[in-house]
Amino acid sequence: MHSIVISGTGLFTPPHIVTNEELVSAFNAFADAYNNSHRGEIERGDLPPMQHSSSEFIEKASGIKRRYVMVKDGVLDIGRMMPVIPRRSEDELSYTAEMATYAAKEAMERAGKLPADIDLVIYGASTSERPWPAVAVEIQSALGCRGYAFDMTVACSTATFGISTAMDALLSGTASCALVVNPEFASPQINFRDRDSHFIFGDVATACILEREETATADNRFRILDRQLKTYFSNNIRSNVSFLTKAEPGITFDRFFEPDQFFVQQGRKVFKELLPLICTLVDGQLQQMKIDIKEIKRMWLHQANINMNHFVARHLLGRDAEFNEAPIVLDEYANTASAGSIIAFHKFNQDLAPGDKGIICSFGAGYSIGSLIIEKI
Ligand code: CO8
Repeated sequence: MHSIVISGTGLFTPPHIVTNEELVSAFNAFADAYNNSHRGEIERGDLPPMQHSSSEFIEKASGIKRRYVMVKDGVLDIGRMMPVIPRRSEDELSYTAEMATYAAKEAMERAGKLPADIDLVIYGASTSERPWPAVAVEIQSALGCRGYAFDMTVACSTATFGISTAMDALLSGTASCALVVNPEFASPQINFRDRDSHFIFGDVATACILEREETATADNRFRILDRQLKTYFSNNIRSNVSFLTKAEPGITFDRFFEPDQFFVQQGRKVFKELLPLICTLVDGQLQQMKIDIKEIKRMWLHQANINMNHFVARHLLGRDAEFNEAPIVLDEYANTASAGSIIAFHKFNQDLAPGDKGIICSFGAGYSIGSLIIEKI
């Protein structure tokens, strides 16, 4: 059986920062304007007033301090509460293809690979910019890669599921070198008018190169020892964005801005239901692999919520984790869906020594969990 390695990673960080303070100030101004314009209904008790958001709550409840966005214009405008993103012509590279190619170039450079070495491109993100042609094929063409390319999504677990799918192709011989890109263009999918979720996401793109161990030449490379994937159906994290919306009876323009057309979650329920599933899966994986947790030098966990990560790390280690044992990038990047664990891996793996083991673990909508045990070569 061949061993598959991650031989390079890349990260594209968008140009604009939005702090919690900026976001909260815009949200609160929007809430005040809404309450003023609905004063009569609110006073009669026909409508609940919108409550203020707070930076303190956001940081304490989630660990998020700021986020990067591709486009800041419009996000803080209380008349819009949505980034202003011009439609690109079909001759231009699409947004997510552009984000992905930046990350891919860094990953290829680190892996010592040229585009022509790559014969599989997987675009994995929580949502695709369009249904077809697959954005992966556009990226394959823009970079000059060979072989074949396709899009896939498993929400926050798309990177680990994508890596596992690439492994299957490398093991079966349908590909010899794979590029898995995770461009998460989350900001246009955020309901900036919703107090519960306006702060959660940021934009980013990550990339990983995977290949068989015998072809890998990069100094910094990681053998994948095991991968485990699991899904359980839940509506607690959901978006109803669909081609069917246009066909709904009595459809109006406003329908496209109703809450279910954005990211919606029952955060508390997700917390309670997902954490035991993650802990059980990783416990079982370590047991099956006969790996003691003391051998795990680092956990690159999904970056949705700092308290969730502390919980998982504490469960596995039997004590609180040091920053270095389970690094957090949420404070800077916010929740970046499938890219979060790969950002953490990209930024915090260079100091590991040959033989050191770690876990890349993603979890989120679906529910879905993807866990990779890796070893520095
Ligand atoms: N400011 C001030 N107060 C607030 C705010 C706010 N912004 N929001 C809520 N509150 C209040 C609530 O009203 C509540 O008040 P009260 O106690 O009076 O009822 C109080 O604060 C506590 O509210 P919660 O119970 O909701 O607070 P939590 O401690 O649960 O924190 C979180 C909320 C941060 C959302 C938390 O529940 C969480 O992070 N849960 C984990 C969720 C998770 O992991 N989700 C994964 C999602 S990512 C994913 O799957 C990818 C999907 C694809 C994404 C595509 C891109 C968009």
